[in-house]
Amino acid sequence: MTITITAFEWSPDGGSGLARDTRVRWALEEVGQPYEVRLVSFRAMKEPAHLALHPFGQIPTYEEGDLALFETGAIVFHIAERHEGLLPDDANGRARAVMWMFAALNTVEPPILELANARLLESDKPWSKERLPLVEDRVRDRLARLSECLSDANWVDGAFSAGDLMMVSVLLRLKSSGILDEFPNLAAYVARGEARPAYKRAFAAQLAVYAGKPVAG
Ligand SMILES: N[C@@H](CCC(=O)N[C@@H](CS)C(=O)NCC(=O)O)C(=O)O
Repeated sequence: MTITITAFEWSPDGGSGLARDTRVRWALEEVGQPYEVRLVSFRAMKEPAHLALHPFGQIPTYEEGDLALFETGAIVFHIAERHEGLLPDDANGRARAVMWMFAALNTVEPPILELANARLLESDKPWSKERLPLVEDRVRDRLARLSECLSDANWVDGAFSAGDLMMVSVLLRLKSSGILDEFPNLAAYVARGEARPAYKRAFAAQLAVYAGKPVAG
C-alpha cells in the first residue's frame, strides 16, 4: 500500500531539516518503506481538504490505504509498530522506547519550542531581553537531566530506537543555539543520529524540495 506524507511546499527553514516531515521521512527510511510526498502551501494547509486530514492545519500527515494520521508521535509510533527496526523485540524494551518518544515530545520539546518562539517571534518585545535567559535555563534544565541519563551511552536505552529518533529530532532544533554544545555527550548523540544513513537520506529528500527556493528572513 502506498504511503503518502505531506510536507511544506516552501519551508521557512529553507531545508535545514527542522520541519517535522523530516522525522517521519527518517522513520520510513529506517524501516525501509518507500513513500510519496504531497507538498502543501501554507494556504492549502488551512483549507477544508487538508483540515479533513489534519484538524490543526499543519504538516506532516500520513496516509496509507484507509488510514490517515496526524501528529508525528502517532505517525512514528505507527511506523515503528508495523515494521521491524525501530522498536526492540522484548515487551519491556518496547514500552521504554515508547516512553522515550513521549519524553522527547512531552518533556524535552516544549521548552525547546518555547526558546525558538522567544528568539524568532518575540525578540522585538520590550520584555524579550529579560525573558530569554529564563527560557534558555528551562532548556538547560532538561538537557542537564537528559545528559546525565544518557551518560556515555550511544542511545537512551540500548540499541537505537524510535525513542532516539524522536529525541534526536527534537534536539536538532537547538543546534544553532549553542546550548547543545554545553552538553558534549548530547551534541555527540545528535551527531550520531545525523550520521545514520537513514537520517541522511531523509534529510537529503526534504532538502531537495527546497533547493533553489528562497529562505525566510
Ligand atoms: N505536534 C505536531 C506539530 C506539527 C507542527 O507544528 N507542524 C508545523 C511544521 S513543523 C506546521 O505545520 N506549522 C504550520 C502551522 O502551524 O501553521 C506534530 O508533532 O506533528
